[in-house]
Order: sequence, then structure tokens, then C-alpha cells
Amino acid sequence: MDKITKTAALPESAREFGFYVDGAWRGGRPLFERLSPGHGVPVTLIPKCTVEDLNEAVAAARRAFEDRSWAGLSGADRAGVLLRAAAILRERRDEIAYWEVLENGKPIAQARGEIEHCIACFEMAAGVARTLHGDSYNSLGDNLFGLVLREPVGVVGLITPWNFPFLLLCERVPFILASGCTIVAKPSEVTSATTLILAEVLEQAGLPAGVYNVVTGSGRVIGQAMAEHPDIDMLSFTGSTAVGRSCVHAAADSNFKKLGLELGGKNPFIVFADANIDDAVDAVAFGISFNTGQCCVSSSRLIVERSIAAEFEQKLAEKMTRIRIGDPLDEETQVGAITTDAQNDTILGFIAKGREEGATLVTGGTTLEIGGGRYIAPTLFSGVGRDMEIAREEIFGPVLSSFHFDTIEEAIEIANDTIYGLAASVWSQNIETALTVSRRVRAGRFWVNTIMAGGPEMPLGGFKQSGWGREAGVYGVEEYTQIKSVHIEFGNRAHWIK
Ligand code: TXE
Repeated sequence: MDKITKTAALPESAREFGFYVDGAWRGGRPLFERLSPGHGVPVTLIPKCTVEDLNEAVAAARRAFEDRSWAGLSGADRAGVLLRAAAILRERRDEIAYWEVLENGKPIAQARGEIEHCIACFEMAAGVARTLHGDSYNSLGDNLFGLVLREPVGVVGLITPWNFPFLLLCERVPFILASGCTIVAKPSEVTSATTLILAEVLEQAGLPAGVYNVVTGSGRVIGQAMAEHPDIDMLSFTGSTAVGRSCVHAAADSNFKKLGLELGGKNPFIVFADANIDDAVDAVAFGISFNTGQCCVSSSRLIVERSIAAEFEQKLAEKMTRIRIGDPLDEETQVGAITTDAQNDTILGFIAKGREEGATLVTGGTTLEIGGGRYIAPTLFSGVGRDMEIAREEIFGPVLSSFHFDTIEEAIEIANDTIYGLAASVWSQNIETALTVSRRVRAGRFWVNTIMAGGPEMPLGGFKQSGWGREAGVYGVEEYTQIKSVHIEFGNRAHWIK
């Protein structure tokens, strides 16, 4: 922890970005200075756009949608742009990873890995652009033929959070583009750089002007105006459940825009006594500490069979203390800095609350002094009561609560005892146990004897209050389409008025 080997230098001064509307860069707005979470130095200057800027971006996206310069292309031509974008991302991977680290605080090696996944998303979406299709019915009688068409929804607003700024963007943008829709993106105010860099990439790849626009600024002003905007046809929002709820109200009070919501999680990690214990220990240590636990699918509730609980927690605590926490620019770092002051306070507040409520702190619970950044040691609480706040609330930090069970029914019951349903994981070598649990626990993403595995083929999204709709995969393109039924009559009409 004290030996820090930087492999990349910090920028000499903060990089100033413009915002991007209708294929052109704009500036002249007041700037928000972003400090690197891992170092506390200024790294970027991001425009605080106005609602007028947003309106112009929406108008540009509307024109680009209506003029058919994108929606009117063949799937093959759309795929061509997406594949070129993938190739450019491959060339610019290290640069994009660098800005992601500087604004978010995640480790550089992890950021590079995430961009590999982003490239795969573009390649996957290119495939779907070519194969997306509707349906037909020749069962309507001899004179009637039915076509079911998938048409792009239109102008999509995209609001993304700060925990995976580029990854979450790329789990959405290529799939939205594959559908033929146009986009106005609003990144989190604290992590806007890579969303802006994607505009350069897409322009270079040949995306027509107005198809991808980026307006930066606060959620309260720009985000809220997007949710209320009468000319945005669909809004994809990823963030807190509270803001997700406000988007539902805003959509209802404006134009009933279609919503895709990926919200919070309190994800169970269920371990049976017959599991490969060492693998499960490693996976849960990873699942709660990855991205400092600022991860919507983080394994934040350990539900472990009582007969192995003591041994499991002891092995887990030992592993958690060996995670390499440090400078996000250090190639060896596994866990970096907490992204914002507010999130840091939230996490420390939950740790204090857990102690107050009487849970047993097994390891962690402290801040770490590294450089000028914000760091929290991976934390394990045992003896957590199901009504405690740390058991129920999404902490969004490296804080794990452990619960014990005696029967499979009890394990399922504890796992489902949450308002959320984003992800879950079960560990057992018994196929019956694994299948029973994976069918009975209500979650949109499920892992058996693994955690956070996947690829852009697999859809993402939540049950219950974790959200609506699915992103990525074929489903993630279909989500941005709407169905039109076309009825074609031929032959002579049977007259109504004889
Ligand atoms: O999220 P917000 P915050 C959870 C996590 C975290 C908590 C708060 O529990 O502790 O949310 O984080 C934009 N209308 N998640 O406050 O505010 C904002 O600008 C429209 C889970 O940072 O939801 C940003 O772009 N948009 C989650 C985005 O919403 C608004 C990831 C997310 O910010 C808005 C992030 C408004 N009124 C946080 N207010 C996940 N599922 O991964 C803000 N925004």
C-alpha cells in the first residue's frame, strides 16, 4: 500500500472539454472543475450546459432521426459504422482508460479491461443491426397477410452515472444506434470526459451529424429537463432508485416517454456448505470490493450456510486484507479510490450505522491514507440483523453484510427479502440446489459458481425496484424499437355495404 509505482503521469493541467451537438463542438459555458478521486488534483474542466443547449441537442437528434440519415440506412451500413467505432476504440483504448481513471478513481488495469468489453459491445451490436427483424403471419386467411415490423423508438435520452462511465455508456449506445434511434447523452457531472471522447470516436467512424449528441451538466438541471422533455421519445436512466422514481413521474407528467431504468441493488451471494469454499471466498471478496463496491451488481449480502459460516468469514476477512488498494494509476492496484466526497460520506455513514446497530465488524471499516485521495478498506460485518440499515440499503461501497442460514428455503427467503432484484449468485456443487435457487431468487442477472461473468450477448436489467427493461444483447436493441403491425389485404374486398 505504501509502495506506489505510477505508470502514467497526472496531466500537467486540467483538460478542457466542449460539449457536442449536431456534429459540432461547442463551448463558452461556465466550467466544472473535476478533481481526480485518487489524487485530489484538477483533471478535467467540463461545461455546465443550459436547458437551451439541451433543447438544441434534442432538436438536432430529432432532425437526424426524421431525415432518415441513420434510421434509413441498411442494417449492414449501420453495422459498418459500429465496427469502425470498435476498431477506433481498440486504437484509443489506453487514452480512454486514462481519462476514465482520472475522473472515476478506478484502477488503470481494470479500466482497460472495461474498454475491451466496450469494444465487444460495439461488435455485438453491429451483428444485431444486421439481423434485427420482425415477424410475419400468413395465418390470417387467404386475403390477409400480416407483417410485424420493429421500428426505432426515435430520440433517446441517455442519463448515465459515475461508477462505470464508459462501460455503462457502451452497454447502451451501440445497441441504441443499432436500432436506428438517435441519442442525446448526459453523463454524470463528475465523469463526463469519456462520454465526450466517444463523440470523437463516432464522428471518426462516420456516424452522421446529430445522431449522437452530448450535453453535460447537473442531473438536477439537465437530467431533470431530459426526463420532462416532450420531444424525447425514450429515456434510458441508470442511477439511484430515488431519481429513477422521479423520472417515472416526469415521464407521466410530460409525454409518457418510454423508460428504461437500471437502478439500485442489494445483491445476495448465497454459499452452501457443499460449495468450493476457496473459490467462493475469493469471488465474494472480489464481488464486494471490485470498483470499490460502487457497482450496481456488487455482492453486498453474503448468505452463508451456518455450518461453514465461521470458517468462511475467517478466510474471507483474511483475503479482504490482502487486496491491493492504492493509486489508480499504479498497474498493480486492484481497488482504487471512492469516486465522490458524497459517496465517501455515505459509505462511512453506513459503517458507523452498522456498528451502532450492533453488527460485528470483522475487518475493514477504516479509511486509508494514500496520496491525496479517498480510500476505504474492504469491510465485513457479521451478525447482521435483517432489519438493520446495512442489511437493507444499497451502500454502494466496499461494505459486506453476512447472514447465516440452515435450510435452502431460508436461504431463498433471505435472498428475496429486499426491494431490489438486480443480481444474485449461488455457490453449490449440487446441481439441484443451484438450479432451485437460481429459479426462485428474483433477480435479473444470476451467476452460478461465478460472479460478474458475462458478455455483450447477455441482457442486463433488474426485477422489482431495480428497474425496467433490459440493455445489451439482442434484447438491448429490441428495447429501443417499437412494434408496428401492418395488415395487407389483397384480392377483392368483401363489401360492408352490399
Ligand atoms: O446518483 P444519481 P448519485 C445509487 C447508489 C448511490 C446513489 C446516489 O446507491 O449511492 O445512487 O448516487 C443524474 N433527473 N447509484 O446521487 O443522482 C446524475 O446527473 C434526472 C446506483 O450520484 O441517481 C447522474 O447522471 N437525472 C447506480 C445520474 O442521474 C438526474 C449508479 C445518476 O445520479 C437527476 C449510481 C434528476 N433529478 C448511483 N438527478 C447503479 N444502478 O449503478 C441526478 N441525475
